[in-house]
Amino acid sequence: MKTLLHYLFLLCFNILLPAVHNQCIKNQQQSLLYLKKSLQFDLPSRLMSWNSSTDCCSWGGVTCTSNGHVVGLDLSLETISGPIPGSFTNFPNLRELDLSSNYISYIPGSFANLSNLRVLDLSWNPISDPIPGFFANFSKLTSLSLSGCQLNGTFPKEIFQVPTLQIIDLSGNFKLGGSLPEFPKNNGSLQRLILRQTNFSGSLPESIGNLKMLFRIDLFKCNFTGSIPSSLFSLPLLSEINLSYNQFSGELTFSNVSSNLVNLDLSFNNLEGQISVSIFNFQFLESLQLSSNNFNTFPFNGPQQLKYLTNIDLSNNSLLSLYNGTDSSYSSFPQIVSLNLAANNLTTIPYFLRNQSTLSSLNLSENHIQGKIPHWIWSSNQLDSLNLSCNSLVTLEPPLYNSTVKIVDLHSNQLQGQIPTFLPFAKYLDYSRNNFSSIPSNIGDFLTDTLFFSLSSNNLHGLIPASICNAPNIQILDMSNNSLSGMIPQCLTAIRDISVLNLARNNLIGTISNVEVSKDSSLEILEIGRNRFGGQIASHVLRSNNFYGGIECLNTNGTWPRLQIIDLAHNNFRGEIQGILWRTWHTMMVTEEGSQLTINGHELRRISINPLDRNSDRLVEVSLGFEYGISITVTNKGSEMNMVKILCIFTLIDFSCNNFSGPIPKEMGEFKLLYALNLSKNAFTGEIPSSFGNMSALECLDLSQNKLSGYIPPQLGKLTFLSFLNLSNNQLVGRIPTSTQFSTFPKASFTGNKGLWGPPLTVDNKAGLSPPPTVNRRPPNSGHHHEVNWDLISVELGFTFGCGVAIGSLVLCKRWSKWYYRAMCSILLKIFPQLEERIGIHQRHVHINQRWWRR
Ligand SMILES: *[C@@H]1O[C@H](CO)[C@@H](O)[C@H](O)[C@H]1NC(C)=O
Ligand SMILES: *[C@@H]1O[C@H](CO)[C@@H](O)[C@H](O)[C@H]1NC(C)=O
Ligand SMILES: *[C@@H]1O[C@H](CO)[C@@H](O)[C@H](O)[C@H]1NC(C)=O
Ligand SMILES: *[C@@H]1O[C@H](CO)[C@@H](O)[C@H](O)[C@H]1NC(C)=O
Ligand SMILES: *[C@@H]1O[C@H](CO)[C@@H](O)[C@H](O)[C@H]1NC(C)=O
Ligand SMILES: *[C@@H]1O[C@H](CO)[C@@H](O)[C@H](O)[C@H]1NC(C)=O
Ligand SMILES: *[C@@H]1O[C@H](CO)[C@@H](O)[C@H](O)[C@H]1NC(C)=O
Ligand SMILES: *[C@@H]1O[C@H](CO)[C@@H](O)[C@H](O)[C@H]1NC(C)=O
Ligand SMILES: *[C@@H]1O[C@H](CO)[C@@H](O)[C@H](O)[C@H]1NC(C)=O
Ligand SMILES: *[C@@H]1O[C@H](CO)[C@@H](O)[C@H](O)[C@H]1NC(C)=O
Ligand SMILES: *[C@@H]1O[C@H](CO)[C@@H](O)[C@H](O)[C@H]1NC(C)=O
Ligand SMILES: CC(=O)N[C@H]1CO[C@H](CO)[C@@H](O)[C@@H]1O
Repeated sequence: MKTLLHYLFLLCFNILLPAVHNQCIKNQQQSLLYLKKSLQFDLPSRLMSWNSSTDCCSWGGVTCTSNGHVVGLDLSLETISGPIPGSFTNFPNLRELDLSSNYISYIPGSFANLSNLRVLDLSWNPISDPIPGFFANFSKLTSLSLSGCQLNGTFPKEIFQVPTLQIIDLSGNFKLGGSLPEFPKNNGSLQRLILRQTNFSGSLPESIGNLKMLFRIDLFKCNFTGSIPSSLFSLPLLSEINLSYNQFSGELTFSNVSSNLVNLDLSFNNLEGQISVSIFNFQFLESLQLSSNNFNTFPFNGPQQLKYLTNIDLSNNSLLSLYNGTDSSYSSFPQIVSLNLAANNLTTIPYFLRNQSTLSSLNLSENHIQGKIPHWIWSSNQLDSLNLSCNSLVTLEPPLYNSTVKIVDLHSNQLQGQIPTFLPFAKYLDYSRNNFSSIPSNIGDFLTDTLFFSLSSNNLHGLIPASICNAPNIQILDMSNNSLSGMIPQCLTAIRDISVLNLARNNLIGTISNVEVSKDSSLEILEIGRNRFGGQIASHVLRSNNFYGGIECLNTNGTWPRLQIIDLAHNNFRGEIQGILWRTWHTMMVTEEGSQLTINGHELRRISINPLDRNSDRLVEVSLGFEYGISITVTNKGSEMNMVKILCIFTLIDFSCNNFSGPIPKEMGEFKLLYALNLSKNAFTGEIPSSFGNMSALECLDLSQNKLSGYIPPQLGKLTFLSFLNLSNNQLVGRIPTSTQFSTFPKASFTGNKGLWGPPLTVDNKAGLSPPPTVNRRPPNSGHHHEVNWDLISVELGFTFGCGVAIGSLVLCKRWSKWYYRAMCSILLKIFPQLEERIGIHQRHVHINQRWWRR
């Protein structure tokens, strides 16, 4: 991770002094021992070695001069807390003090006496005070690190005046703000100005141009406004500019540009207008990140001399059309590796791309490109990833020779005809949301490498070609939302690595016994809802196809132990679900044991769809992965602690809208990790099993529109996570349980039950003896706001355990939370495009909360 590297770098940088171990001066030893005595710590490491039997210059964290004076103290990660003693001032020669990653909660006033310090590192301490002004008196200070504290107030501007200062790192102090001061003239010592993720605001002063030694400026995610001073770009040594995620506005102006700039990141601002051709004067530029602004032109006819430029991101701007003069003028554009032009207003595929022979990743999605996909676009051997999704493309221009592209995303266009077969090396193939009408019967022969294959939401008719089963590596196969007919080829669920099979919303027929699943199937998600499956789910069927495991299987291993989600909704299944059989359905009964999460004895397993080398710079476009669960260790405040145990196992049962009858098996209560249970719109009879109170993870329970009778078991009151409950339209009687949980549900959760009474249905009277209501209330209209969309949940649950590996950073699985949902959305859309109507396609500004960015 960049930041980590940065810290490592700083760390190395800070150790300026050679570790000389020399004879310790007596009084220094005493001072050190006294210091140790006066410090409070829990689990010291270096401080342990501080004892009088050895030379104090050899003690851990102590650096001496050749004549035995202590000049450096590294007490980072020593679990120091409590009041900081004044005894640090007993080292008049102290030049470097590192107290980072402790539990120090304030900067003591006595530190004002440490004015000889060159390097001071107090980062990663919970210091929730303003920065003391006395640092300005540290006239030899070169490096001041206060990152990751909780500093507030403003930054004492005088500190910028310290003429020796080379590094200021205040990153991650969210409450530290105010505007930056004018930078003093001729005091060009500052090399690194790191203010990322602070609340600094206002404009960046033109006098930043005085910092002639500036090498890196990082203002990522601050609150700066106004235009970016052109003086910044002319600083001669500046190598990295990261001004992303601010509110800088106006046009970019360069003059006399810096010749050393390597990385320029201005993404996520409000910059606008043209990007002038003088951007090509940054002759060592490697990466240009300008996404999410309002730029309207970019000089793609630019001159050749940028031989290091590999990566241009102009996504989410307003580029209308790119320069498209004659062939010769294009050949002058630098050869780049990754180009992102997604979410602009392009209407054609830019012609200059024809001359880009090193391009590895090209993203033109979300433009207004019409017509043909030119055949030359496939022809480069270098191209790994091509994203043309969300345009208005209609045809693939022939001739289509086999292409070596590995990641192809063509979803949401208007492509027609047969599913193409010229991409035999593709690992990721998304043809969803087009107008394709048929699947070649030998399609499987062209899917040898394919891991992800989506044909969903097209106009596909006919049978599912059995040749798909020949695709040896498929992990996700989505053919949902078409008009496919016939039966599910039996071999489909036997594909070796398949984990997601979505065939929902077709016209598939047959009985569930068509779906043969071998014992070691890796299938986790099977969606076959909204088809025309029928027949009894009777025990002999279950036995014969091992779907739920037969009675004989009770003492053997389960048949589908990994199945996470079963969605049989909207078919025409009849018959009883035999409770005892459910016992073999292990996954849903998994419990958390100790700190190690195991599923049925299986180690946590990771299915990754990231086909290419993650460490390769060349491919950044697709990295889709999901995991059962991740246990994440966050290094913070010095100790490795198991911060978050992410229990990403979410399971769902949706049997709604069938004709299941008989009682609900009480064994379902053993599904301790079940998140959502939908048995609505069936013909279940009998009582709600009191064992449901054991489904402690349950968030959504819909038993509406059945023939359930009896009382609501008070045990349901134990379901503390339950946020959606629908028991309406049954034949339940008695008082609605009075738990706090139940009091939050609306009336609609209970209406349509003749014998049900008590709040929220009827006003409670003190005696609690109000008679049962005699009037049967009508159920509310659909569209009531307290309603769960089960399609949505099935998708979300299915992929909540998919903790987007894509971002490479830490994503906390926060149930139902908005940002998480948005982040997963782009992945979800690929697999379950019917979501799109609901959540919209424009999530351009989605980014991952990087709260834990320092690992
Ligand atoms: C002092 O430290 C040394 C090595 O760090 C250790 O072997 C020794 O036992 C310590 N002595 C005392 C008195 O703690
Ligand atoms: C800091 O220095 C001042 C004046 O030099 C002195 O009065 C004060 O006692 C010192 N504080 C500590 C904690 O040494
Ligand atoms: C800096 O030092 C000067 C003189 O030693 C003193 O007057 C001033 O108060 C100090 N400033 C701060 C902020 O401590
Ligand atoms: C800084 O935070 C501390 C503790 O939260 C508070 O007491 C203090 O008033 C704050 N100071 C400023 C300048 O906001
Ligand atoms: C950031 O600064 C603005 C003023 O510029 C202030 O309104 C806001 O409360 C600050 N945010 C935090 C987290 O301190
Ligand atoms: C930017 O300022 C706004 C209010 O002025 C505040 O809500 C927001 O938290 C600030 N952003 C950062 C990153 O501190
Ligand atoms: C700027 O910072 C963001 C957040 O850490 C990072 O993603 C981006 O790569 C950085 N830009 C450059 C050019 O390093
Ligand atoms: C680029 O081509 C489009 C259509 O082919 C045309 O409308 C546009 O004027 C051309 N632009 C330039 C700068 O030549
Ligand atoms: C670019 O497209 C967006 C919507 O796709 C539209 O709102 C905007 O007006 C367009 N801009 C220009 C300059 O055409
Ligand atoms: C294209 O790939 C397929 C599958 O690997 C192969 O059978 C066919 O011969 C190839 N065609 C050409 C023209 O190379
Ligand atoms: C069933 O699981 C046990 C361990 O729990 C294992 O030893 C045995 O081989 C498994 N049987 C089958 C048929 O997979
Ligand atoms: C305000 C300040 O500290 N100015 C200093 C800038 O650097 C020159 C020498 O380079 C000093 O003379 C100034 O005092």
